[in-house]
Amino acid sequence: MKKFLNPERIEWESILKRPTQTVADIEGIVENIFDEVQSGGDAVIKKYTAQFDKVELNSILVDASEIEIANNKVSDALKEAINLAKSNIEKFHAAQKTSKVELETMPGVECWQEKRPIQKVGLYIPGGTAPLFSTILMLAIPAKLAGCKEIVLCSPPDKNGEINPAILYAAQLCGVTQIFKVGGIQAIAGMTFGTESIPKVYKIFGPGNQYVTVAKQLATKYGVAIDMPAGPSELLVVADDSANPAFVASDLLSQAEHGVDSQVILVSTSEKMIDAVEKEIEIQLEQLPRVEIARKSIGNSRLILVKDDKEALELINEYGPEHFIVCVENEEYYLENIQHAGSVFIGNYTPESAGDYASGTNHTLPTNGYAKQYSGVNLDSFMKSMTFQKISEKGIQGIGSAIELMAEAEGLQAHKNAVTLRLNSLNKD
Ligand code: HSO
Ligand code: ZN
Repeated sequence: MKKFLNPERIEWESILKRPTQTVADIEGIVENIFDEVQSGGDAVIKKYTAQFDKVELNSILVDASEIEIANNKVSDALKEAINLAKSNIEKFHAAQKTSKVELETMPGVECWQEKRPIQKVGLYIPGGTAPLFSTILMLAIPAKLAGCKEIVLCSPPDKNGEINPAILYAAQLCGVTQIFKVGGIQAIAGMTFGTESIPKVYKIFGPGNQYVTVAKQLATKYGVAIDMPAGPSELLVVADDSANPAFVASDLLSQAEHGVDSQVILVSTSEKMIDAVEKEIEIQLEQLPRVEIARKSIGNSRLILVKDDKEALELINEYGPEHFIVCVENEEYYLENIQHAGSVFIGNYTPESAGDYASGTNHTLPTNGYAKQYSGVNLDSFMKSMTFQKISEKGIQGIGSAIELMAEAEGLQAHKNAVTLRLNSLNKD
């Protein structure tokens, strides 16, 4: 891990740089597959599934018997754990429901705002080395609570043409309406255009590799919304001598094991703590089954000594971490002044894993500094707001001349007329 002791402010930008992603060179590949899927539908999806996932499929739709088989493969203990997580995630997201905003802006002018579910949403769940079935809970539970009618899930099949049983179990438990064995670019293209089997959706959610990330960006050009620009996982911990170095190291490694491009950062006002965490990382790292991945991402990671809490906070706000763990005595200062973080974890007994799986908060969060302008996924991500208004005769008499004057000043006579005709009709009586 790279260590920086009291770096100068002008060095912060380079110290806090995320591992670079090469996006430009894959755009062409993504565009080609999109074009092919748009014209060729399922046949093209199957062709790419054979090419990338090494399996020839007759049908890409997961059927009821496959779900039943998966159901039997998941242990009762895991089912119980998933149920506990589901219950907490449901409670926290249900509490995010807001009531209708309703008011009379002036006498006789009633305005209100209501939310409606996005009717069709698509969830993408990567396959690969870690089948992230927990992400299904984070996406399908709020989608269901919001009232989305179609909740489509795509995930790549393995070489035997199967999807991990825990993914299938979680999907049916959380109300996913259709599951497709499709991964990568072709999955995003399928949900963007619709195929014979896959419905076209209005918004696509979920993580993925660089190809999936670029594909989701391309989907937006075809009018499909996406949750947020995705990027590798990140964690920043601020810790002082009140923290437990073994706990801190375990948190840093928990994000480091996600992928070789994950980035973890420790910020501290105590050099003693930095050294202790560094030692602990060495010890714990070697015991991990994913040691190779974690070691590479630890290579991208930083230990930063700063002079005081104020400087620490400025650096953290400049970085805008996806996950922010606060293990300091003076925690109030950080909680009041943090401006940019996807999700904040407080105290020695709040590991980031809690939010990844089961405490109730969502784990689909802005990375890459996007915490400065994006929220993590929440109930509203699956809804949109609509406004309504109703103006009475008295109302149009009160508001009418202002509209007429403004319309005239913009040179829009028909707009003015829409008011004038009404006002005249009322003046006649
Ligand atoms: N930490 C990941 C989510 C996750 N972790 C899923 C474990 N499973 C989001 O940044
Ligand atoms: Zn995680």
